[in-house]
Amino acid sequence: MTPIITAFARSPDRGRGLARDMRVRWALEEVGQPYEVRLLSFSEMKEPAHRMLNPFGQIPTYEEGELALFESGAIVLHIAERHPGLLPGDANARARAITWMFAALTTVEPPIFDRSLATILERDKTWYAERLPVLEDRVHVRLGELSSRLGDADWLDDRFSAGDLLMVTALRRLSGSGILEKYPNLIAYVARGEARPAFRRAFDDQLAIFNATPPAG
Ligand SMILES: N[C@@H](CCC(=O)N[C@@H](CS)C(=O)NCC(=O)O)C(=O)O
Repeated sequence: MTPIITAFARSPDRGRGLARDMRVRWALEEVGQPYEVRLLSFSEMKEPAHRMLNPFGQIPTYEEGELALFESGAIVLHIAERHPGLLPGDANARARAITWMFAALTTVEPPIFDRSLATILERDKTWYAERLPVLEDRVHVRLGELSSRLGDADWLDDRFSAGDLLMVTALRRLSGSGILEKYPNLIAYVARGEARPAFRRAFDDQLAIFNATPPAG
């Protein structure tokens, strides 16, 4: 059964591959599972039909026969559990890879996302100039810790896993900010992820949608 995922009809990131369908596409490409994409406008995402799939009216979602999932991390875990390639066979190594998935989503991504949201939505606020350094300090704390743990390894725990896939997608949100540049091993880590053929295919597919969709209005 070919899974169907949802994505922005016109991604606000202008094709930079930051929307969270990117991590689902990447996971599907890594395991060689073909998929279809249903594109949604912002208003369609808030309609009852889509809220049946995702109560929060967001992308991505994942449908496979009777199964409907939301939350990009849960979708990537589902894909990784059903196909070889994204989680190690050894039970302990698998548990560690899943730990890194949670670390990416709940420890590293939140401060990165908070900073990113502030730069988009809060630029015109009187307190923005004071708040931004606070948010950036929080990002630096996490990046410093992650950088120390990664050291000169290629991946977080021996071989590439779904944990790396989610971590790389979280870190990519900092591209263009200049923040990641202070951590050469994290820059190299993200570049290693982006160089994977599965990443390239996923990236090119989402970019093709952006390039093919005329601007709204
Ligand atoms: N925790 C959710 C977050 C989903 C999310 O924030 N999706 C964004 C795109 S990356 C979205 O749909 N934004 C539009 C909106 O919230 O209205 C996940 O990982 O899937």
